[in-house]
Amino acid sequence: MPTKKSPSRKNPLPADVRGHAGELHQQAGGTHPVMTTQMGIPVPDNQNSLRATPRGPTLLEDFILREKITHFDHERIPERIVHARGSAAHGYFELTDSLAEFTTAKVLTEVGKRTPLFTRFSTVAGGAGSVDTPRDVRGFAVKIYTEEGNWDIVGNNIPVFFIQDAMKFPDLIHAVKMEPDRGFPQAASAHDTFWDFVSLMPETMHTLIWAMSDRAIPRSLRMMEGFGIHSFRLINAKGESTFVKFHWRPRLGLQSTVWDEAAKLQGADNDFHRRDLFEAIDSGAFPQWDFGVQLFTEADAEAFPFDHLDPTKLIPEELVPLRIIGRMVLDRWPDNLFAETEQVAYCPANLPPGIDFSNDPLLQGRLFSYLDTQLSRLGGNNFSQIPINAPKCPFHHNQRDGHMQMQVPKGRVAYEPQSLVPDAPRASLAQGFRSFAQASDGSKGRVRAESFADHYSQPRQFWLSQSEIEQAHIASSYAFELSKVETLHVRDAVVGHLRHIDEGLAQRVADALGMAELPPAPQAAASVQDLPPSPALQLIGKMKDTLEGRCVGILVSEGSDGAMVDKIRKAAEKAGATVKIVAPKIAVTLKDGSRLAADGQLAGTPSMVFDAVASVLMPSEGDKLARDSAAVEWFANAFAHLKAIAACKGTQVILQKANVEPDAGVLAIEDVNGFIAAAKTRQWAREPNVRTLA
Ligand code: HDE
Repeated sequence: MPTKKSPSRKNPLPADVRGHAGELHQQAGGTHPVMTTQMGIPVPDNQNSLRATPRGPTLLEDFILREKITHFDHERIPERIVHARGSAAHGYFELTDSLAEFTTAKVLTEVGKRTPLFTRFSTVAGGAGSVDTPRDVRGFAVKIYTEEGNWDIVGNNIPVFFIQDAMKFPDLIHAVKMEPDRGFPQAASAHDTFWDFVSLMPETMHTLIWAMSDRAIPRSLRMMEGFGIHSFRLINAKGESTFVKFHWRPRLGLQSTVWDEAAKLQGADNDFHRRDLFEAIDSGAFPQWDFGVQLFTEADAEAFPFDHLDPTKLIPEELVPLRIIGRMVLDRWPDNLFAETEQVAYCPANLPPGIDFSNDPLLQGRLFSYLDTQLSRLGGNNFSQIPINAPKCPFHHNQRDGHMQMQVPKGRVAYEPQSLVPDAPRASLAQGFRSFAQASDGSKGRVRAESFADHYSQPRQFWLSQSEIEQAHIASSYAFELSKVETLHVRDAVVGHLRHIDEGLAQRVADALGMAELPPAPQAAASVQDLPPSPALQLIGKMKDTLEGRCVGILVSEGSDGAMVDKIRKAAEKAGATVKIVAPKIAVTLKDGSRLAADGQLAGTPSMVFDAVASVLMPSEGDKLARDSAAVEWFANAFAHLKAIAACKGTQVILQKANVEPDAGVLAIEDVNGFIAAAKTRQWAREPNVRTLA
């Protein structure tokens, strides 16, 4: 056996990094503060643990090592049981139209005032490390730090919810999360337990049809609507109450992916939505939403053909128009994802005076759940002291002690009433939170109101309000999801429910699943009404023909014409898009001999991450790339995902291999204006040529 020499001789690190005391601070140039332990003790060496001899055992005495490892071991906190995967940003709320007639809440009455906020978007079903683009409802939670306390609007991007009563929430979530015996699928509703549950719960049918629509596969977090879902109350100075629903409307318009694109994005970029939000804010293109309210009285509500306290129902805008009263701007990415995005604790119970709850039984359950979750997730009763959760207005109370108390309260008095100190906090009837004095009658019991019994009229209204394209996508999503369900009676049960929504929808799904005949429809608890179609429920109707906030990819290679690339880049940027260069190598030499650095290498930057694509290639490079599957798929996918394509002559050979057929969205590279116009929208007319829809 050769005798081993001291291992430090073999260490490739320079001497100062190897940790000989005193030399560490020079390693990256400049001056650095001395690294210390949590207790402030200077660290002599951050590379080597304390050993009994150079090749001997590590000593328990090494408090520096133990502290470092112990802290690391506890770096994770329990992830949220739902909405674990989230991305957030700071910004502000600005009121443009006062609601003083309806509420005393200053945030809704002081026009022009900017109130800081923190907004977190999330998927529901997947874990914290899951991908950004599954088919799922998105969380849309806004914490507004008002001068009268924090106001949390903890909503979703879909205006209704699956269930009517808080009692069913754990069942819903257990059904949609990965199945407990096998541990899959992650972040997906396409499996037996979810569809088994919903097939036995007709109240889920409304949210389900929204979840099967393209609303559940958004293109960007910046292109989603947000909804408070439940009815809340506004209370004015006279103590009068008006019901209100809260809405967020993206200024960039709504946009979604197509399902094949969403599925492929999961491979292309796990962080597609997070990166998109980060890059937009980083570049100064701050996302904005209009804030709207639907206001209605108790008497209005009596006349609705549904119960507004039922969270599976929405109020069509045609019935109660939306009044835009403010805007939200997101203009700052968090400094630290854990400290802010992970530790933020939203709670629907956080309301300033002048806003109040309704009796929606789902909301009532939520008022309990969030605080309870946060006590265990954040480790104790002082989580409101974490900077992202702390109010930005003064606060005074007699709550004391507990895990991780960060404050040092002074004085003898931590109770009330008291007579020892003059300036201790006291409740104020005049300024305090007010609960609407609603009279109630009836008897106590575990009951579901009769007025909650109609489960099919609104999903039917939703279906009939959709464009043909949207209907085809919805029918196809049902077929896709149910095709993953192995238990045949579950498929039958779902299609049976669809018959109450629309026989045509049920038939399309049944055909796509290869069913020989339509299964029977279950008994409906209330007769299905024909409500008037509501065009405001469309997604396509709310898309904007714009390139603003979108991204155009340009494929180049050795010898490409730089002038042409510049022409497209300028036109796209003028239309509000960002432009990214993609090339087989990360830098190429252009026709004029100049070097162009690519933003992405072709193999790692598929066309799914762009809204439209262009290609400027020398014929010889086109011939070469026609043998590269990444290049062929770049165009095949752009075509299949209904994107505009501008291509030069050198690219034609790749287009042929990719089966890209000429249509209104496939343009010659010289037609820059035509390309920009086509890039502003999806090529819906192409869809029947590229996929079979139900
Ligand atoms: Fe939540 N929900 N939820 N939820 N929810 C949570 O709270 C819960 C519901 C929503 O970005 C949890 O702090 C119950 C409806 C969002 O941090 C938990 C019920 C809506 C977020 C919880 C509901 C939502 C949550 C998990 C039925 C749309 C993420 C971690 C009574 C209006 C907020 C946490 C963020 C998070 C419970 C129903 C939206 C477990 C019991 C309806 C956007 O407390």
